[in-house]
Amino acid sequence: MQLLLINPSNPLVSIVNLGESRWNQYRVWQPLSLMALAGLTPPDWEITIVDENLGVPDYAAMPRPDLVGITAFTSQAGRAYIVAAHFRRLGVPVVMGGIHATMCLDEVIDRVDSVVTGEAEGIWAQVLEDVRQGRLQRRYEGGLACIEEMRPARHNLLPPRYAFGAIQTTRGCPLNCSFCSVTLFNGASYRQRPVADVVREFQLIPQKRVLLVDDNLVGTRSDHMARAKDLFRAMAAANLGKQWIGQVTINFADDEELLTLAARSGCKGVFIGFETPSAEGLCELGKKFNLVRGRDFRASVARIHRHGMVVVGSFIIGLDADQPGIGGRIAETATRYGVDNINALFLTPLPGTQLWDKMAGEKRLAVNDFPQDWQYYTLTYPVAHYLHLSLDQVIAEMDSCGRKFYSIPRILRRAGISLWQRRGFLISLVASLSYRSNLRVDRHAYAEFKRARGSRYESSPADSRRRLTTPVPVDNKASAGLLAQDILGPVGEEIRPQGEPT
Ligand code: B12
Ligand code: SF4
Repeated sequence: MQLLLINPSNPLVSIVNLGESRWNQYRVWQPLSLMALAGLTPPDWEITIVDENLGVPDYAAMPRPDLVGITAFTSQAGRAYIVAAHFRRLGVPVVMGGIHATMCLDEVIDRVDSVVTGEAEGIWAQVLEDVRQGRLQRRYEGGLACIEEMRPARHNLLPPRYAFGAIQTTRGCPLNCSFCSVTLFNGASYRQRPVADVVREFQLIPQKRVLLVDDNLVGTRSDHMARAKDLFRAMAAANLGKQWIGQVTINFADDEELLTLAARSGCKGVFIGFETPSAEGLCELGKKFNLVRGRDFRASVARIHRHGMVVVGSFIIGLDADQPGIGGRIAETATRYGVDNINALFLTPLPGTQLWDKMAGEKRLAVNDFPQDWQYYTLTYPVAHYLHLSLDQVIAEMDSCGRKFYSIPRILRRAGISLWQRRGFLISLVASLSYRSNLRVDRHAYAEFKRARGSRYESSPADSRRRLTTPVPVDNKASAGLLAQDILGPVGEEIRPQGEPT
């Protein structure tokens, strides 16, 4: 039996030509979902994985499969449906799964033969057996997998052109930030794979560099941290010879032993969601972890740096708390924290999230002709009506943030510091220059976006405020689980490192 697994491209973001620039290999990431699915597939199925981000193959010239499995983030959904339609016309059954299929079941189910919602580990064997018996169901519910018994992903099915391999060691996040799908999709409980399984799977990864896709590698509690230490110890002891990057919350910096072990196990850098410079903004996003009184972000970043790891900070523009000037303020804040690079994104309501419920309820989805408009839900387009920022203003804020943070003097200063501290000097410099050159690409993309979808916006923030006809009451402070005033003092106060003048 032939199984074809497909990761559809989003025409707006895919890197379809790897030969164009060798740096593109650092911009495409392996579709671990499909590698995991392949790992769950019995050996009598012959598996091909197509990642359209490496180039779209001529499907008509490929052998006809017995089953097609498609994964998709929301931003890939439009392309997923085109690919599905092609195979359905040939009479090949198409199954779709992943985050978009789970969050938008009603939309997806009409466009494929079968939908798998949730995690696939507990249900995939049943789906394949049903295909074999010719009794494929319209819908399967995977729920949450038992992560203790997870089979390793297949790391040998994709071409060796990716700079980074990928692995997952935990699932779930208790923090439930309003803009994020993870708690809804993977659950609030922090599930951890056995350390020995992770180390064994690491040994199957051909690439020297690896992305740990965990949403929060070190978790939120002391027992989570203890497990992370065990993992790093075991990775170091196994002498894997890998360099890795991962996503953590800021508490990563609170434990010297954790930092030492992470560095020893090959950690070269971490992504941290700082999200926004103000306490009011953090309350709005429900990012309670960053709202701890006395948290000194600059000192935290410096501690991570001392262990030779790079810090990439993630920020969001377009919050209800954001006023004109927010772009520059984020650039200043990130500079003050000392992060090496920033990833600034537009506030984007993703289906299923609390933010979606709020913005859809307030009729603030400006780009809403679905499914084709899903292609803009990449967090790099301003798809919503922002409370205090018009379309032009929010784009200008994004541009100003990038121009300030990636000004040549600031890039050189950061490069000098990383050289002095012997910490990823070249990576930091190249990444900064690449982000800087992307600013031009972004400007072009915004111009195209405005041409294609600009008419959906009204010209001034006042107009967009008037649009908020039937606001849905969302208690952001309650969703943050705590009152910012209790922790930080007056809401709206900037979060500054301790000891800094406010
Ligand atoms: C790694 C990652 C990336 C990598 C992508 C690598 C890749 N090609 O897959 C990179 C960095 C490129 C990336 C980019 C983006 N990402 Co991202 N990413 C993740 C992350 C952290 C892990 C995904 C992963 O590998 N999980 C491990 C695998 C094993 O789990 P899984 O994908 O869920 O697959 C399981 C099930 O879903 C199911 N399944 C999945 N597919 C299929 C298919 C079939 C047929 C079946 C039966 C089952 C099935 O089975 C699998 C095993 O259980 C997730 C968060 C998360 N926890 O999922 C966010 C996440 C998927 N990303 C998200 C977003 C928003 C993005 C971006 C749009 C924006 C951004 N800048 O981050 C871009 C998308 C760009 C684009 N192409 O359009 C959102 C998606 C929400 C949504 N509704 O789409 C998530 C959920 C994070 C969040 N905060 O909400 N991302
Ligand atoms: S901490 Fe990260 S993974 Fe967890 S809910 Fe918030 S944004 Fe999502």
